Amino acid sequence: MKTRRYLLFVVLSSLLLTACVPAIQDPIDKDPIDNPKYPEIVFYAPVEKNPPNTNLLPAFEGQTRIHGIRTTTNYTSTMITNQLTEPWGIDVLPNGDLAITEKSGSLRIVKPDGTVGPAIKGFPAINANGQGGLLDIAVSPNFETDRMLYFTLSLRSSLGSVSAVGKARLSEDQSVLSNFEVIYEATPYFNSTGHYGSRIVFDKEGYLFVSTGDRQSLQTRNNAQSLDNGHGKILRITTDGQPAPDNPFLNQTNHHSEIYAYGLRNTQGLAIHPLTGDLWSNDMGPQGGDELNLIESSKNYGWPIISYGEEYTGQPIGEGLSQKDGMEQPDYYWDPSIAPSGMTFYTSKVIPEWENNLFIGALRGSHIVRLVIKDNIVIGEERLLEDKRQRFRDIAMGLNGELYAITDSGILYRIGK
Ligand SMILES: [Ca+2]
Repeated sequence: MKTRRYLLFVVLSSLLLTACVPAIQDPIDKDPIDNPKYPEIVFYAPVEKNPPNTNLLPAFEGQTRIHGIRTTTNYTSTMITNQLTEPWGIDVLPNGDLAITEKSGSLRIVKPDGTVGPAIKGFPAINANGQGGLLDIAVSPNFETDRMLYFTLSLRSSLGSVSAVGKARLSEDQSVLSNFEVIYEATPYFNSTGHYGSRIVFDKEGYLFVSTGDRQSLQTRNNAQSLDNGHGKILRITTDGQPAPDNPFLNQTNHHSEIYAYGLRNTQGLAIHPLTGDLWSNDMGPQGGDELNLIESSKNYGWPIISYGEEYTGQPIGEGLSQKDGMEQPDYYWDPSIAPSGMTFYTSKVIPEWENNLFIGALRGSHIVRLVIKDNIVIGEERLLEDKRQRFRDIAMGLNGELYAITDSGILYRIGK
């Protein structure tokens, strides 16, 4: 009797399993979703299949788990080298060569075929503990005449560490970096090895946008909400490290005039929209609270007063609020977290359906996010290169309609036709 019951159990379980497995993947994913608003795009179920970490509800429809989309153009993704060591930032020189930082304090020039140049030194003593090190890089818009490169890095003193911006000149033969000069420090120094933020991009007027983090401590977290310090901010500075002339908090007592926007946790992705010139950013949130934000002058992005995430212990952040007057809502958020990092807009017509789409490296998510944004609204999300199982740290647009992406394990991918 017992045996019979057991057999029945086995048979029923197998039937149930067979019935369940396809039910998870099909037919939801296979079938396009009706969406008359954008008839030119085929939408599918959202790419995120896992339950959210929090019970917080989005402020508007489509703020998270937007429809899935799929690239229909045939493209390739090729590992062109795996010889980098903890690369962090990538930008493209006017000759098409790739300038890549390594966290321990080296710059490498890599040919588009993957040939890696020698480690170029010339940086001050860098604090490469934890999340610190030589971090992002931005090529001067006038590089062909001034040969200047701009970097973010973490510096150390007896008071702790700080996110900083520096610049140096790359020799004509691309082998020597000279006259490194620190032009900005996001003070105060604090004894932590985390949340340096640290992306840097030029805007269309030739000023630098720089992101910083809250320094990963309850002691400094609230610094993101006050304007008397450089933590948890988007800064806008000249190439000499001075506040940009139309910054919102110029000449106010106890305000850091370099601040452009505030209330951010650890912004590791910045990109200028190719059509509007707007600054888009992603903020690495707490558990379940990663954000995409269109950054506007003087605005407060809410951290740590509002957030869609929770502490890693599962406790709410502060009062557990996700909305508050006077604080900006993210344009999009990810729960569970994907840990978004470097990002770029695709600016070519080589893959027409990608034009003006946003591509974001995901660390924890181990994929590249493709977002379609129309009129500043995210309308579709795709995951690329999921099969590589890499932590994608940064991504840049090549000169011939291809993307280059670096991973924490030292790989450089070329993605394109
Ligand atoms: Ca926010």
